[in-house]
Amino acid sequence: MPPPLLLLAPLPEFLREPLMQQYEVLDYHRAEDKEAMLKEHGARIRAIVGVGGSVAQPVLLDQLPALEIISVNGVGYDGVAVDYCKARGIRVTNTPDVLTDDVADTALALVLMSSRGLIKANRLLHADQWSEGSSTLTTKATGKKAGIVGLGRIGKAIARRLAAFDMEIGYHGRNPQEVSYAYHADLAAMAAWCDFLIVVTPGGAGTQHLIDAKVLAALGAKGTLINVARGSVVDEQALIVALQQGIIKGAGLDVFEHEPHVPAELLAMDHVVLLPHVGSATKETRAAMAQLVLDNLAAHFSGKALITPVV
Ligand code: 8YV
Repeated sequence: MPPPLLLLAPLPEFLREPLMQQYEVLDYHRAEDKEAMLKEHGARIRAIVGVGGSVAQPVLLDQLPALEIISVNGVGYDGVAVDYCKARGIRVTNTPDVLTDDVADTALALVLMSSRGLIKANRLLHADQWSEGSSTLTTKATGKKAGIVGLGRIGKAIARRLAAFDMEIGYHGRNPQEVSYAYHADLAAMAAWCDFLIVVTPGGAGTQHLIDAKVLAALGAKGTLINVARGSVVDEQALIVALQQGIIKGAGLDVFEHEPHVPAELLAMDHVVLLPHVGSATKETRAAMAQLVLDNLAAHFSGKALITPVV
């Protein structure tokens, strides 16, 4: 009997298909009556697959007494009640490393697109407005100061790329690390120092609205906010006000507080670059992430060590 598996989110075919072959997949995210699905099958479910940001909290997990493993198709597992899982002996896996380059590339693209106004220039040329596009002067990116919020694997990959643009690099996190970049214990002070404030710290309760009105005020009119982490890390309403009132220069965002909802105020602005959460969305990386999800599940169900365990 294939192990019953609850699917919390839509998945690409190249992951969904092998899951369907190897497990009894129950599409929780598609179920019209979720409660009925849990009542009928909850007691048998042995695995969950979700994406970064999928919510797996006690209110759901309590109804899955046989649950053994949650495999997240993403590096971020901020929606998963990790301490609860630890206490119940439920294993949790994610997909680190394989997406580091793509997310870092996306952050760099946002830095370049926002400073050089490339999206607007592209739009103007498509609208046959060559002279307006070519005469609009933008801001040089090379040699500027970048403050990275969260110097983990992806933060370091971003820093390496920024160094190639001769940028001065600082970072903020809980602790200083043995790196050549300047550590800023005070986030607002780093914001006041840098031209690009780049958010790449995990989401969750500990970082909720870390970037608030105070940090944005410190970033000031010279500063651009880049977010490739989680929408929850930035107070989106405060960001809208800061952008509307010219408190900050601009923003480049791949993530939003209530995805897929993007506030109309942001959509109406010219000095923001907005992407629909595509940081890891390349064929190569999404295939590698899918393989890790499958391999972690296979390892678990064959009694082998997990490849990328969180818990
Ligand atoms: C994915 C992500 O978009 O890794 C993460 O935490 O948010 C993204 O890489 C998401 O998990 C969809 O698979």
